[in-house]
Amino acid sequence: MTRLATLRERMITADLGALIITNLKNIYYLTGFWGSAGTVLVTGQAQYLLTDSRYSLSARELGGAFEVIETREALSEIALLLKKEGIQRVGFEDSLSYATFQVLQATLSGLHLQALSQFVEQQRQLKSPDELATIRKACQIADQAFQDLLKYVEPGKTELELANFLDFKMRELGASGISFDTIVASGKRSALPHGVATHKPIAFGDPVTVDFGCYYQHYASDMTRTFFVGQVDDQMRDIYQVVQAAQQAVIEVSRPGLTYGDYDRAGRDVIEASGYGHAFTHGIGHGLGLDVHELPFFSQTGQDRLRSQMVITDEPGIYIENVGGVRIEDDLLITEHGVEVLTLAPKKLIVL
Ligand SMILES: [Mn+2]
Repeated sequence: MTRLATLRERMITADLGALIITNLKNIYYLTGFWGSAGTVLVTGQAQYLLTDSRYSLSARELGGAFEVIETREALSEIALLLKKEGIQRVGFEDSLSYATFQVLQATLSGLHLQALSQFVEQQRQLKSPDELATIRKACQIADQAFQDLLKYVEPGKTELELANFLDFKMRELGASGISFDTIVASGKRSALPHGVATHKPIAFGDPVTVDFGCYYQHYASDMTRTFFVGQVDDQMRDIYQVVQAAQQAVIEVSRPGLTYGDYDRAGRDVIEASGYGHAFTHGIGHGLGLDVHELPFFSQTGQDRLRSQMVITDEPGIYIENVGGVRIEDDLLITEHGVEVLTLAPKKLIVL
């Protein structure tokens, strides 16, 4: 079934006569249109992509199922279309801006407006073969950039130089950009789970955590590795082994049907058993696709279940203030019977 047909079935279940989509990634997902301005209207019978003169030509060239309407007043056009079809119950995305919401309320007054949370995003959780091929490539680019980084790192180079190297490498390898600000946290700063790169030079004996990823044809990768420069002390070696075991334990249990809570517990149990439970301060992971963080999101008590075709991260970490930290993150594809690891950069303890 096409994405549009699936959406329509879900609209019927939700008792919606029409759906207004304003999130640009959701619009891309449904129409293939990539631009900075656009609104989609889906009714029971028809589907429209409304955009301004900068984009209407490229929108038409897509030649898809959506009728392209060139306008700077998308919501006024939508009001007319809804009136023509006699539609009363209209869903809209609660992620739109307050300013747009005010225009929506004023323009569509008299209709039953229903705010929807993550409606299209729910559907985006299960990836198609085409989407998976694209995500695989985004992961390969990150893998290769990491391999090249290992040859580039030496004491005296700054965290920012390492971050710039990764960002440049990924673009050189075909990425359109980075999927979030590259994290390079070295020495004691590695205890910061999200330490953005600074001018701090890498020192002999530093742990270095790099958390980075790219967009390739609009799909994201997200990977973390920690390595050591020159030497590693016993405590950090111990922490590394615990995190690696926890990260592997999550891979071992991953399969369709596993609850989100059990997915998180698989890694957390290993870290708690080692006495570092207090130092694992975030969730085990998140979904990945057009957004670098998207559904599903995991918690220790989540009762929803993993499904085949989901792409999710597995990223346990241990962070000790004034000492350092370790995180290892892979992107995983849930398959029909188990799991496939998409990021293949080495995870054994590396001392450069
Ligand atoms: Mn992540």
